[in-house]
Amino acid sequence: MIKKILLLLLFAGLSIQPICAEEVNTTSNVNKKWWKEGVVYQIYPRSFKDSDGNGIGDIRGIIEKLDYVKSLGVDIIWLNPIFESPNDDNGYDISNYEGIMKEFGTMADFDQLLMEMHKRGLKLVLDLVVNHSSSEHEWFKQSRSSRENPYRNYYHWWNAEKGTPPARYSFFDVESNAWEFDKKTNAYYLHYFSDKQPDLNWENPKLRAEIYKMMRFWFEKGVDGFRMDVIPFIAKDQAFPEFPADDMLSHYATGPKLHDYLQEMHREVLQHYNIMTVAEGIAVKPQDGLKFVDPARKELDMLYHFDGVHLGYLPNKFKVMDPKGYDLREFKKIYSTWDAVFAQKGWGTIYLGNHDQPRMVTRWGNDSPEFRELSSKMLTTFLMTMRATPYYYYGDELAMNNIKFNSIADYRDIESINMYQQLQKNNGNLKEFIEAQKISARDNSRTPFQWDSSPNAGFTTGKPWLRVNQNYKSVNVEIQDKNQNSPLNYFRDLVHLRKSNPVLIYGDYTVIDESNPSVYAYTRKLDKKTFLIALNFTKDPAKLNTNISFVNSKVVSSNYKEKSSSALLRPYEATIYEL
Ligand code: ISL
Repeated sequence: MIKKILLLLLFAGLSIQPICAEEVNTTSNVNKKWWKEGVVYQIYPRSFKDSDGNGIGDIRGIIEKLDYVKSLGVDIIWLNPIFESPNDDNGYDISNYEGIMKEFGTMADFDQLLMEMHKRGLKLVLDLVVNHSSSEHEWFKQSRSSRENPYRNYYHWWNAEKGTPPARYSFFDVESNAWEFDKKTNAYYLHYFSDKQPDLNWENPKLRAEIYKMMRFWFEKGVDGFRMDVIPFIAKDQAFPEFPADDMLSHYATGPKLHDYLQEMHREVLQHYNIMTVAEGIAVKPQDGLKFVDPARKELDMLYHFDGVHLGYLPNKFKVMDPKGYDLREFKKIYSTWDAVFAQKGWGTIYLGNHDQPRMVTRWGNDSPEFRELSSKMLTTFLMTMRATPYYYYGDELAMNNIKFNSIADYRDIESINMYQQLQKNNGNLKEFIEAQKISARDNSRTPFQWDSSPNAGFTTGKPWLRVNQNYKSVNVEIQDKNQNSPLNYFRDLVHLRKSNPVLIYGDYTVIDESNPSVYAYTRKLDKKTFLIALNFTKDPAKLNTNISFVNSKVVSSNYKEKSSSALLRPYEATIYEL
């Protein structure tokens, strides 16, 4: 009988969460939610697992590997866009929001993926890309066909007889110009990203209704949430006032009616489902963070900021790192500031890598053979012990590092190719750019997942769409699975630790030894339980200075085989104490 009930539960797609809100033993009055307690695992579908040998990862490949994902202990998968797309920007240019990209499979494959995930107690979060569509979307084809077309106002147009439109910056345009002249109707259309990604006009209620309908379509299928691509950019002042050239993005992220739209979306769609939402909080400042996620405002659930990942670049638009590196004191300040934003209400996220960022171990740790695993484990410790939902990027559990291409010909990403062309046009320093891209380019984190030591790391039997990192023979799941001390098993342990200790989820965060340039240390405290986390972010030994006595405390976790309780931390040492 019990077996029968369990089976029924499984088929109904209900997950049995290790920590149920009611089970959390705490006097804290924090508002508990499944998406606060879960760990998100991000899959870049193009690079995860190819099931049909065309060199491109696909949905059936993900289904094949769900048991692996489950074995990590994570709860939620965020999938980058899987919708029909001509792939100018790898799926972030959608031509049909209710269809599946043909390289990735069919709707039947998708339905099966969702079913197989729910069967395993995994939740699925999709990418919602509604600041712009593809220029091949039917709406845009109609819109650009004539000024009188009923879809004209689905996009932003500036008629040429009014003169040149006020300057707007575009991320992926060789001229950095977000206005594209379209001869057919003698008008410019707006595109904050590439000219094949025209911005949708949210001021038009018909467009908004279409978006809400599409969101319901996915929720009715049982999808568990959306990660909302550049959502702060959706609202645009129709008068198109002049913006200061050096501060465009903060204007992009604070458009009029932005929060009216998010509240309307909540009313129309979100409140009717048990789902989670997370805003890609591009250009959102700490003082505006709560506007998106304060539950009383009824908008979204979580937001991820960019202040952390922007640290350490020189102030130019070509993503060149400061040769001096980054200052850990500033890093700590940023994460502490953002923790404080959500300390009383709302909820944050924590991430160090994603498909727009280089590999976390190269960027924030040290990918030399000596320190790659150690520093990666240290970063994993940081992600799993902060007060925020961790967003963990596929491959980081293996300590996969940047591929560091030597030639622009190896790159597939529109961003890198576009920046290269810009520099070429302006006689910029291409050699310096290629060197800089080895650290900062997005393709570094988009290389195929490394499953085993067989050709192409077991990712595909065909020719991979992007080159596989040469280190795959030693850095792969097959090898790390068997090794108790591997980054993979360390990640599993830390996920388990977080999920079995509510203090790591809901506990108060207090940074200690703030001015230490090498060590990031903090306590997490809930009721009578206090953990102290000490992380050495450098390749040299470094001392933690604090009055808190911890050296005789229990070491709950360490990234070194030989645990130590010394205040002098070894290179990239990460220790969790229970005080
Ligand atoms: O990737 C970036 C920095 O290198 C960002 O500027 C990025 O363009 C920005 O974070 C917006 O990202 C999102 O929207 C883009 C898409 O290319 C990204 O992959 C997506 O995450 C346009 O849809």
